[in-house]
Amino acid sequence: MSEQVHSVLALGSNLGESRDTLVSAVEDLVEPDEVRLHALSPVVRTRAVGGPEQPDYLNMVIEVETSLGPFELLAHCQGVEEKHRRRRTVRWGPRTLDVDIITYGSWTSDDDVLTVPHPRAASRAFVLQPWAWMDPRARLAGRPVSELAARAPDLPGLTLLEED
Ligand code: PH2
Ligand code: MG
Ligand code: MG
Repeated sequence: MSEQVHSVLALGSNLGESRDTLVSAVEDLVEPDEVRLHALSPVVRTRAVGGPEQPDYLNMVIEVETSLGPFELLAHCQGVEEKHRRRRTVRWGPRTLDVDIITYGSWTSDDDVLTVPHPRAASRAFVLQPWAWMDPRARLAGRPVSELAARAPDLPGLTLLEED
């Protein structure tokens, strides 16, 4: 059996039927045999951080266990974005689906194509808070994710999405 690595992925959507998109994207992400779902966060509604004036996002994170290498995992995440008709037009603009690799085991990279841990994750409540709810013991760059979340400037704009 090849090596299994735990990776945290962050999902976001603020165009179209975002709730349905997230559910279906999680299914697509863990569809290959090489990617297994380990944990899933609640979905949160968040005010857009950066970019132009745009609708609120729905965000969530998942933890997968995978035998894919980091760049293979990136290509897989981008394939799932494509499937959900992601178009890259405006940087930080509205999107049907964004899937970002936040961590990949203890691997780090400052490659332009794939920077891991995600360079802005440590300051974004829309990633940190669902992650802390999913895994209260999680740490990022040596610090508890829950502590980072509590300090993130966008925390006041975040609410748990009620189930309906
Ligand atoms: N993603 C961005 C930029 N801003 N804001 C929120 N609330 N949620 C996101 O997922 C998000 C964002 C770039 O990927
Ligand atoms: Mg992103
Ligand atoms: Mg992205």
